[in-house]
Amino acid sequence: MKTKLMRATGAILFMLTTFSVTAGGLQVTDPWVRTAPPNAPALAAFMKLENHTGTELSIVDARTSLAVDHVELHRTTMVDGIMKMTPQTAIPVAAHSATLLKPGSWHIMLISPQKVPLAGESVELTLILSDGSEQKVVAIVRQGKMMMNN
Ligand SMILES: [Cu+2]
Repeated sequence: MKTKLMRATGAILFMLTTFSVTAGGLQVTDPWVRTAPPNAPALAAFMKLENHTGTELSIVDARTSLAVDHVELHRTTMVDGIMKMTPQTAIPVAAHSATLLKPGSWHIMLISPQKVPLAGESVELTLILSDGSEQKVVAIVRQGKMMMNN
């Protein structure tokens, strides 16, 4: 009887813990890295970020398990009819809102990879958030369009 009760309590505690972890940070869905030629000077990572908190959160930096020179936060925008990507100091996700990292928009750029990963391989990314917390995600390497301007 006592064991049963403890087990039930444990399950409830586990559920509460899991919930608060999600509520405290960003919910990351479908992280992926776009396939690139073996000599590619950079790789782009994409994902959906959801902020279920009442405060704006942003990604202020990122790290990767992949051997790269460094990581940059980028945004592609249309400047005078030309798609141009520029480094950003942060990728913001407004309170109770979502930001989509996708080709032709926000993305995380992995600069000068020593070895370009193949489709199906996974790349570990650590997102560093504006509240000081860090979130690890595993991105799958897959094919994708260069831009989404259709
Ligand atoms: Cu870029």
